[in-house]
Amino acid sequence: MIWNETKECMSRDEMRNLQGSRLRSLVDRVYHNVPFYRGKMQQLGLEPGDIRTIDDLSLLPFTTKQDLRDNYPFGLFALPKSEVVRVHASTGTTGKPTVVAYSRKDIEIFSEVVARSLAAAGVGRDDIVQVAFGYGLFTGGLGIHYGAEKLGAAVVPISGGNTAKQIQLLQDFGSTVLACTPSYAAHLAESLEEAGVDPTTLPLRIGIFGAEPWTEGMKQSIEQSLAIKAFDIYGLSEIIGPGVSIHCGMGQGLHVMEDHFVPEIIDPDTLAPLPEGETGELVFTTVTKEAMPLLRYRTRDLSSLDSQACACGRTTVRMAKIYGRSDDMLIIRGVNVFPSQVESILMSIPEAKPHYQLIVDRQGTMDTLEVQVEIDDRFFTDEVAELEKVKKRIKHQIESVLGISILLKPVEHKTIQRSEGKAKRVIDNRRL
Ligand code: DLL
Repeated sequence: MIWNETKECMSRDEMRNLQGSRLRSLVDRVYHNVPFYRGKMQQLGLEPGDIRTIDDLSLLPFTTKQDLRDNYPFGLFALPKSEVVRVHASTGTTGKPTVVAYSRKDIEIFSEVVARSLAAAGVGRDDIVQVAFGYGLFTGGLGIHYGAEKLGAAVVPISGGNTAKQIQLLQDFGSTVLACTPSYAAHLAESLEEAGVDPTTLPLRIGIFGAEPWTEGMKQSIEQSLAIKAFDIYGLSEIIGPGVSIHCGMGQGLHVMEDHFVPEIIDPDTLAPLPEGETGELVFTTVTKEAMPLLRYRTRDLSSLDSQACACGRTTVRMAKIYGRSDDMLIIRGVNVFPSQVESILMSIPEAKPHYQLIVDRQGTMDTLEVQVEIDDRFFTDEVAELEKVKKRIKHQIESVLGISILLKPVEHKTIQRSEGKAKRVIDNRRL
């Protein structure tokens, strides 16, 4: 179902006009209300009147995560604090968290884009949505919660973790939709199996998964093990949270809610905008947000854009499934390696489970990459020769794709730590 046909199905020209007028109003607001942006625009010799159409977007300055940190906690607010009704923050691995703020209208927009996303995945009023994203400073739980309520579905706000309870509610409440990270979905699937619950006997039918990179292979593995159809939902707290884009189940790519978040793809080195279809860094401008709008926010996520009409009827631009983050890219002995490349290969190997980790180290001047992957336990008992064969096959496949030699370590069931939120796929001991 298309939740908001007026906005999701308008012609490309109408969309560009709408984005243009919203951009003009945004630039005016941030120029006058956010000293940081006024300073940046003045440095570039720009005044609000210089921005006339959406084509002028590329004249504007970029915003980075560091800018958010430098203005911690409330320095980028474009409204007085009395107009702010909620803050979220991303915990981050280093330094201070990045803080984001919402006005009442921003929360309305947040609910709207999540409602659109859920509708695109086929969720409706009769559904029971078990929200197993974390509630709290993270935007996942509350974001999906408000959107599902707006849609009119029944929300089960269980939050992340507590796997036994998740299973109990899936059974007792008959939840039809599960929202969580793909890695937690994989963990839940295995826990169901351990508990002797056959997923085909559950009413569960749709998975809304995101907040971390996952490959098409991982999607198929989860769909099979939970007997559901899985949808990729993308977003980031700086832009709003989940609901920036959603896969519609057709063709390729995720529809961007571009009447609110205008996407661009840039070359991360030269910062030049790239033509449609080319892969680069995703950048978003939040043209309607009030409390903490951002100009040209550099996400570090790698993707490409496609504005061709989609079979689902939506005309909004689609972004390719996130390939990885530019800061996730490992450089091992000079070779660029994305964790998603390894995941794609592992997921094509029937003996490999969807639980793996990459461990990067340095011995002397030599970088090493160890891939740990869980393999069915039977290989560790009576089929030792078989295990060697499987190990060789996986190692060979990964090496031929990456072009570097690796250490492959098959490990037993439950060796890799399970995640309740975003999985930690890489341990890079070189940086410690
Ligand atoms: O992860 C918001 C979210 C919650 C999205 C629930 C989807 C579902 P942050 O914690 O700020 O916000 O992390 C944002 O997570 O820049 C991407 O690198 C990654 N990410 C989010 N969704 C996807 C996805 C939330 N579907 C960062 N595929 C982003 C790949 C994703 N990566």
